[in-house]
Amino acid sequence: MADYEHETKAEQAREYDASQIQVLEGLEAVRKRPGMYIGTTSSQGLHHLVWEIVDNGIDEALAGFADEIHVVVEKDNSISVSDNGRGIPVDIQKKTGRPALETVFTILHAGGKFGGGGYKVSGGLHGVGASVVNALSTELDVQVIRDGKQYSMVFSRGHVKEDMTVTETGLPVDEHGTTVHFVPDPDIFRETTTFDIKTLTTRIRELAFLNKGLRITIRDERPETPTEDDFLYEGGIRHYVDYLNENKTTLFEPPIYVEGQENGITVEVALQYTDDYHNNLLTFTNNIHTYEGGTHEEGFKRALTRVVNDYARQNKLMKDNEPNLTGDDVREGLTAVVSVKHPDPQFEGQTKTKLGNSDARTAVDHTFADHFMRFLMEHPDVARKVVDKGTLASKARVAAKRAREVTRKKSGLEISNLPGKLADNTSKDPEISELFIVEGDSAGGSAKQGRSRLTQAILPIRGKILNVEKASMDRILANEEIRSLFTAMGTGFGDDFDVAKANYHKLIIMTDADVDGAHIRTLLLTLIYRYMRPLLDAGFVYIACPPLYRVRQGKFQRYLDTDDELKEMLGKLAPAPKPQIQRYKGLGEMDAEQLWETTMDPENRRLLRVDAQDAINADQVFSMLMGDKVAPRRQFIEDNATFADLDV
Ligand code: TSJ
Repeated sequence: MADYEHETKAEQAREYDASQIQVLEGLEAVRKRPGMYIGTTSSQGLHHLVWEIVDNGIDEALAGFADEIHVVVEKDNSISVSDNGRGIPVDIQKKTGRPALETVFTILHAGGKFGGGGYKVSGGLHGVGASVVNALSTELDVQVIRDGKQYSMVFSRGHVKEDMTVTETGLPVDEHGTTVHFVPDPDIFRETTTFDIKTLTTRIRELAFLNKGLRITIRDERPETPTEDDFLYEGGIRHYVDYLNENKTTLFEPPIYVEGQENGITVEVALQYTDDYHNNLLTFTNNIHTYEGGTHEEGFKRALTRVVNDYARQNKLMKDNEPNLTGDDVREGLTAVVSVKHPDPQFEGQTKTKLGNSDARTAVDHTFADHFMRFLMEHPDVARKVVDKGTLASKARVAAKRAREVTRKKSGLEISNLPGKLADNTSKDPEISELFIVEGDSAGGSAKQGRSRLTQAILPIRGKILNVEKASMDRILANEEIRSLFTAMGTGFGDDFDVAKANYHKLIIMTDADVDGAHIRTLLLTLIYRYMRPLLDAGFVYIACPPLYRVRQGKFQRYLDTDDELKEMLGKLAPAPKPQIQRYKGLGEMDAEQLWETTMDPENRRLLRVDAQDAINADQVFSMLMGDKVAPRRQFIEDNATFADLDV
C-alpha cells in the first residue's frame, strides 16, 4: 500500500498523471458507447442526464442535509440543478492530489464514495453519475458553496476545462449547496437535445411524492413567459394516491398510509379504494419505478389478500364454507403506491425494473400486514367497504368466467379465427412483423394498399372503441374491435396473456392528428395498459406520426409536422411560383402512396415508442375524460380549447 503522506510532489504528480489517463479512457468509453451508460441516446437518454444529477441532490436530502432542489431549463435549452445540501467536498484528496470535486466529475462511478456513512439510496437505473453527464456534455460547470466560500469548476466532454477556483465572497457562513449546469452534446444526442417540460415535470412531481418533505421546483425559461411548478408533499405517497384518484369516486378518505422498517429496508404503502373495476398499483424501489414489479409487490399483494380474508373471517363477514377472496378480488378498485428504500437493490427482468431481493418481500409483507390489520380493526366501516367490494368482485369474476367460456365457444379467441377486417402480412416472423391499428375504414383502405405486404398487417377500427375503464370483463370480451385486436396479436387474454406469443413485435397505433384521433389513441393505450401490459414492458407499442402539412412548389415537395416547421419552410422557399400548402385533417385525406411515404415507410416514418409512463399519463387523462366527475373534465376542455378549435 502506498503511503501518500510521504510521497514527493513529483511522485504524486506522476501517479496523478497515470490515474488521469485511466480517467480519460474511462470517459472516452462513455462517449464511444453512451448507450451502455444511459441506455439510449434518444430523448429518453437525454432526460436521463437530468435524473443523474437530480439523484445526487436527492441522496443529499435522504441523508438529511438538504430539503430543496431546483431544476431550471435555461433559455438555451441547457439544464441547471441546485440543492441546499452540504456542497460537494472540495478538499484535496491525498490519493490524487486533486480536489474531490474534480474527481466526482472525472472518475466513472465516483459518486457516493466520500464518507458520510449512509447508503446511496437513489440513483438511476444504470447507477452512473455526474461523470457520465460530464462526458456527454459540451460544457458542465459546477458551483459549490460552503464555509462562506464559493468553489467553481468547468468541464467539457469529460475533460477539465478550468481548474477549481475559490472566491471568498463574504457569503454568510451558514449558506451551503451545490449547483450543476450542463449543456448536452448534440454529437451524442443526435435525435434531439430539446428537453420536454412535461416529461421533466411528471417525474419531478413523482420524486416529490416519493420523498416527503422535499421541495422540488421546475422552471422553464424558454417560453416568453417562463413557467414554474413547485412540489412539496408533507404527506408523501398519501398525496400520490390522492393525485391518482383525483377524478375517481373513492370509497373512503383519506388514503390508508403505512410506514415502517425491517432489516434496514424502509417500507411505505399508501392505498385507497375506488368504484372502478381496475386496480392501479405503482411500486418503487429507491425512487425507481419498478414497472415489472418484483418482491416488494409480491409481499404487498400477499399481505393484502391474507389480511382482508383473515379480517372477513374473524368478523363473520364471510361464511365458513365460502372460498377465500382471490388477490384479483381484493385488488379490484384499488389504487396503491408501494415505495421501498433498499440498501442494495437487485434489479432484474427485461427492462431491469423488477426487484429481486427476497428480504424486500418479507419486509413489505410484515410491515404492511401489521399496520393494515390494526387499521381495519380500528375502522370497521372502512373494513366493511373493502370486504364488500372484494365479495362483489368475486361474484363478478365467477360470472365473467362463465361468460368468457360461452363467448370462447361461440366464436373463439383462437388464432385460427383471424378477424375478417385484418389484412395480415405474409411473413410469419414476429420480429419483422408490424400490426397497424388504423382509425377509420377509408384510411384503413389506403393503408392496406400502400403497405409493405411482407411485414405490415393492417387492422382498421371504427371510431371510438369501448371505454374499458367502466366496462365489466364480459362486456370487454364481447366487444368486436377489442376481440379483433387480441385475436390478431395472438397473445391470449387475462390470466392466459403471453407476450411471447405476440405475432407482431410492433403494434403501431395510427390515428388522425386531431382531438378525436388523440381520444381514440388514449382509449387504445388504456386498453393496452390495462389488459396487454407486457406489450408495453417489452417495448412493442408505438404511435405513428402522420405529417400535418405538405408543401409543394414546382417539383419540390416536403412533408412537415408542426406549424413552426411550416413557417420556417415558407421563409426558405424561393419567391418563384406560389407554394401549395395542404393541411391534412385526417389520414383519410392521404392516398395510399402518400400514407406509405409519410407514415408507414420504415425509411422515412417517425415512430414514437410508448412506455408504461406514457400509458399511465394517458390513463389519467382518460379517467378524467370518461369518469364521473364533471368539473375536471370541463377544466380540461377549457384548458385545451384552442387546441380543440384548431383541430376539429
Ligand atoms: F454530483 C452532482 F454534480 F451530480 C451533484 C451533487 C449535483 C447536485 C445538484 C448536488 C450534488 C450534491 C452532492 N449535493 N450534495 C452533495 N453532497 C456531497 O457530495 C457530500 C457532502 C459532504 C459529505 C461529507 O461526508 O461531509 C459527503 C458528501 C457525499
